[in-house]
Order: sequence, then C-alpha cells, then structure tokens
Amino acid sequence: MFLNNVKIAVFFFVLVFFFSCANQKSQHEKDEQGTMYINPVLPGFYPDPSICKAEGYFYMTHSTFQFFPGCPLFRSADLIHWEQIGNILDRKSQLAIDSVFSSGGVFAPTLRYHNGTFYLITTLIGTPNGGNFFVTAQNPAEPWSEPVNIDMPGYDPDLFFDESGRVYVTVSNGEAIVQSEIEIETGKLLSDPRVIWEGTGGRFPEGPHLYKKDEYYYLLISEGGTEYGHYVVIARSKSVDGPFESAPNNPILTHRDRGNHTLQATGHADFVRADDGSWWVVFLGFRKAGWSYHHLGRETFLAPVNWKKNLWPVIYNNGEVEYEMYADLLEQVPIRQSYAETDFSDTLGHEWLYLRNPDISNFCVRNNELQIDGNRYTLDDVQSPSFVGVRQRQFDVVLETKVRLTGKEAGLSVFMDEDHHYELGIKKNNEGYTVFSRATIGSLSNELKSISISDNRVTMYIYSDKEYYYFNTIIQNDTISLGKMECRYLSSEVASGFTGVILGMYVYGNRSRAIFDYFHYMERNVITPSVSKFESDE
Ligand code: 6LW
Repeated sequence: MFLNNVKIAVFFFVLVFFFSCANQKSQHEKDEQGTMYINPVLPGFYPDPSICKAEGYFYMTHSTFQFFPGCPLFRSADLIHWEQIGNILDRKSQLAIDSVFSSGGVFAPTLRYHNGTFYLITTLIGTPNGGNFFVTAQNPAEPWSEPVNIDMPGYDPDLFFDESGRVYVTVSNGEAIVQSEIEIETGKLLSDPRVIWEGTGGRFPEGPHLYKKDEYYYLLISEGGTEYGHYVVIARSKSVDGPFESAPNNPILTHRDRGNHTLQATGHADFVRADDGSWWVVFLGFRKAGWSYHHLGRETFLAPVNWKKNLWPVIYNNGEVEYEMYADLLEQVPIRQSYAETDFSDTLGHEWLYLRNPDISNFCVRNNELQIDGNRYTLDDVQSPSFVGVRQRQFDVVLETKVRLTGKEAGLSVFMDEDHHYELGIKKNNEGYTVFSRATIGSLSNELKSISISDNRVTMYIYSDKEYYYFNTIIQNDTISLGKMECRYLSSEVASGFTGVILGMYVYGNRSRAIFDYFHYMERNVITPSVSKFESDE
C-alpha cells in the first residue's frame, strides 16, 4: 500500500514538473524577440573579423598570421550562412612570410568597398618587408592586386572613404589611435600621422574602424587586450579627425565581468549596415573548453545593433551576447558548404592552410589521392614543413586518414605552433614500420604509445572532446588506442599567441613521400544555426 501511494505521488510530481517546464519553455520563447541563430557564426580560428556590404552581399575576412594563404574571404547574403569564396593574399608577391615567427605575419585586416572596388588593408609583422599595405580587386573572387605599401607605422589599419573624397588610414600605435590622410592611388601619406583619440584609458587601444552615420563620424575601437579583459568602446565627432567624444554607455561590448560565461574576450568589432537599414556587428570571442583555457582560437560572432538616429549604438543585450541569439534576421539564404572532408577527387578547397610560404610542388592531388613530399623541416621548426591543414572548428571532432609511407615519417598533426603539437604518425624502423602518438609541449617531446607493423600503409584516426585528443589506429580491422593528450596543453593560455588549433597531414624527410587516400573530418555535438521563428510578445 505504501509503495502505491509513493508511486501516485511520484506520478503527480512528474506531471506537475513536466507542465511547469513546458510553461517555462513557452515563457522562455515569449521572452525572446525574433529568430534564433547560433554564435559563433564562423567557428574556429577566425579572429579580428572585418566586414563590408557590396553588390547585394556581405563580405568578411580575418587575420591569418603565419599561415598561408592569408585573409580568407567569405561571402554571405544573410550574415548567418557564410561561404568561403577564396583567400585574398594567395601569392608570395603579396605575402612573403618565410620563417616568420608564430603569431607574426598577417595581423588585423580591414575590408572595405568603395566605388566598385574592394580594398583590404592590413599589417605584416615580423618580416623584412613588413608594415601596412593594401590590395584591391574589382571581382573579389578573382586574384587581388599587388600590395600598395603605406609608409605609416602602427597596426590594425582601417581604411575610410570620406564623403569629401578624402581617404584616411587610422591605426593603433599601441597607446592611441593615429590617423593620416592618404592618396589611395599610391598609398602616399598626405598628412602627418596624428593622434585622434587615446581611448577611454584602457590598455592597448586598437582595432580602429571609422563610420559616418547621420551627423557624426563614429570611431569604434577595442581596449583591454585580446584576452579575458577585452572590451569595445566608441566615440564620435562632427569632424573625421576629431576631437572625439566618448560614449556614455562605454564599453558597448564586453564579457570581462561575465566570469561564469564560457564565451570570453569579446572585442575587435566591425559594424555593417544592411540594405534594410538595420545595423549589425561582427566581433571576435573565444569559447572556453575548460575552466581557464581555449584552444580553437578566437572565433567570429555576430550581434544586432540598435542604433537610432544621432544616438549611441547599443549591441544586443547592452553589450552582452550569447551562443543562442534572437534577432530580426535578414531573409535567410541557407547554403551547402563542405568543409575539410575530402577524398581528393578534386583540388583542396579554400579552407586549407600551409605553414608560411610552402613549396607547393611538394603537394599533388591526383588519382583521388594526396601525395605529399617531405622536406628537411619538421613541425618543430619555424619554417614551412610539408604540412597542410584546416582549422578545428568545434571541440568534438573526428578526423581520419589512410596513409602509405615511403621514407621517414608521415601522419596527422594537431597543431597550435612549433612548441605545442601532437602527432599520430607512421615511421620507418629497422624491421619495418611503427605507428605512434607523440606530444610536443615546450621543451618536452615524448612518444606516448607505439606499435610495430610490417606494412607501410595504415589507417589512423583522432577524435576529440573538450578535454582530450584520442589517438587510434586500425590494424587488421582491430582498433588500437595509442593514448590521449590534453587539449589544454595546446591552448592559447599555454602556447600564448593569436592562432587556434589546425588539424592536418604532414610528411618528414627530404626523400620521403606519403600518399593520403582521404581526409575525413566530422564535427559532433554541434548546435547547428537552426533558424526558427519565435513570435515576439506584441
Ligand atoms: C590585433 C588586435 C587584436 O592586432 O589582437 O583582438 C591582435 N585584437 O587588434 C592580433 O589578432
């Protein structure tokens, strides 16, 4: 009898609980305004986003540092679905980064469109020919121009085309925001660089962008450094070169005081206006994988901006954003975009990256295989080893390949930089071959596990979650674990720097050759940007 009463009580509790949750869900839905979309809109190592509107589309690009080609170019009709249509700096005459140090190379770019021409301006750091330069294109999917150098110190350059016809370059000098008028045809300075705003007092005022809206010139920058203290501030003036008045609601975007949120470092923003008059902002942030580390790099996020005439802009929830966002989205134009997965029946897609300037003759796609020839470098070198990879975009991924080796060593690498990378590889030994896992963390480089095989051909795969990378090989249909390694030791907090994990294939040895049959890449447990309309509360 007692049990029966308990069962009845439990049944009613469950019933009440269910309906209260359903009501909360509907209440939750009623609290949200608009259509739901998922941030980051561009997951993985896509930092310092810059965006412009042109000819019916939005275009966006990012920093790429020591990776080649530089500055991926994305296009979107709706700000949510992005297709990579190329890479802007895709030849050595534009981007010479041989032996540049990790997190040197291409820093924050600005992408703009004016009178039928696309402009990309950026800074090359750590190379003999470094400094600020821009390239142009009429058709952004075609090759861009040779660089036009700008003899102006500073980094994070912005390009602004004023209604007067004058053109301005605005940079950070690390302590203030500095501006010069330039001759756009030659890049020649037409005025001496002068400080136009020192920011709100935070360290590293950087990432400047100028906009003209209503009666004002708006100057958007970030301060605090591109980590947990990052924040965005804005100022305005009646004149393009100031003096600038700081917004009363600064910072207009930050998560520096949201310590419990896994989305951190929001900053380095760029505004864009849609044809319907709505304003939007793209910015970087990172998703913490654990309590205090992130390894996917700084990613691109999107938020709506409430910016009424002659008033200050308000970003989403007073500068706080979420993974699950609600907004009055533009008409959605979903696209089918493959990423990384390939059986080598076609050339490698735009998403593939090399370390510094590669000897491209070492990489050949033919007969539905990728043939990579080794050189004298390894992933421990600040050089261009025979390596090609893609950004890891989610925490939970699976990557697999089948590789046959002639020579010294080949396999898969989980790469942050020359001092922080893991390999799952095959190498020659006296009797035959060894399949092994290896971890390099700073001065420590160790094999974790290995197994001897007679064949020079092996299937291997790595899967990951927020904590570990798991290394496995398949031999005679048996899966053999070759251990696991922590994600945290490849994080930006450990490695420092500005990049994110790249997953790729490598070959070591001057006279080595490896043939890869396929590169399978799968993202698991991903919240897809479902676009479902929630009725607002009107
Ligand atoms: C870039 C600076 C920044 O120059 O990080 O997050 C630096 N913002 O604007 C490298 O990405």
